[in-house]
Amino acid sequence: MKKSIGQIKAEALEKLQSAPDLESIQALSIRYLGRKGIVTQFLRNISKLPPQKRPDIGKEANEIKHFLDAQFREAIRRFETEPSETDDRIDVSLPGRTAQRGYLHPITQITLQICDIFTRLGFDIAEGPEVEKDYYNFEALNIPKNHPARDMQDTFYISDAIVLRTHTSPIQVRVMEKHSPPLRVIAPGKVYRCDSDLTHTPMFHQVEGLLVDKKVSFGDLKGILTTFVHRMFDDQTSLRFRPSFFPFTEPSAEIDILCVQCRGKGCRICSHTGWLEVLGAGMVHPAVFEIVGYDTTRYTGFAFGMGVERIAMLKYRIDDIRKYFENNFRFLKQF
Ligand code: FA5
Repeated sequence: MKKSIGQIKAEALEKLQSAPDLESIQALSIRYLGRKGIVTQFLRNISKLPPQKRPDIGKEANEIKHFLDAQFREAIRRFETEPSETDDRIDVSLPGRTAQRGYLHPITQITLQICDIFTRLGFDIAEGPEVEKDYYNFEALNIPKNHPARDMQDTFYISDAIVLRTHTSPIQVRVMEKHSPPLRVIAPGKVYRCDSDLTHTPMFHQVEGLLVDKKVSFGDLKGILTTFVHRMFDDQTSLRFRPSFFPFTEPSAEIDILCVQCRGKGCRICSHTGWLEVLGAGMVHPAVFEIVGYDTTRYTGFAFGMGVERIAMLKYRIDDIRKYFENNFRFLKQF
């Protein structure tokens, strides 16, 4: 016998310890204890030993055979019942994965707040298509083809007659075509312009406002917008009206809000002017009333269009409008 039964035992145990999986343990068990296994052969060869040595070696070999048998069985049982590191069975004792809470996008939140303020002031909500006819986006708003005012908004054209709306003002015309005065509506929605920098994105949101009634004046427009700004921000937030031009309003104004970040001192958000332009507004041009068939001798009205992202930038003090659309979940989660 080349190896002693003690050596065979040590070798078998060492191999068992480094066996990586169930199949290797089963193979080892056969290799040592199977019909032609090393231990089995060893026991068979005992008869070839001198008679005086047989009892002791035979006893030791039998004990080792039972010992190894028990070791292999135990190792097999452990592999079958205990999950290994690579086991994909579910450990039910682990804490569960918490579901991520959903959030409304900050721009949606601000749009809802704006709508809430105006609906409390008696305005209804209207909607219109984002892919719009050139007629509603421009012509019915007193901006004929080849009018230089078309250059004010860099337009994405789908075809000669169809555009991605550049503002929410076409909804004014659609509403007036369907309803006769008096009316008060606001219309939130996405608009598109070929424009991109710190305060401009190619897609942004506007909320349009339109009020038509008898004896509506510019003073009413100022009153409504001042109330809106005070409710949206606080009573201390000043706004200023600058004379401006829109073909569909006369007179027209652009309205700036005192920069909430620097309170007028000048910072990155307000391009160091102390003010941020958030609104265009004015008294509805009689030409627009004529296009929709309103009696210009009886009715007057005002309209305004505000940039939702600009309001959100001021409200949340964000200095770069593009952050709202980068889909960075850590940024969006803050609101
Ligand atoms: C208009 O779009 C007019 N339709 C507003 C209006 C409505 C005037 C009714 C009179 C009566 P303007 O191009 O200035 O106007 O845009 C209105 C507001 O949208 C701006 O004050 C600004 O807050 C926002 N805005 C304009 N361009 C962008 C842009 N690229 N990205 C983000 N916000 C913008």
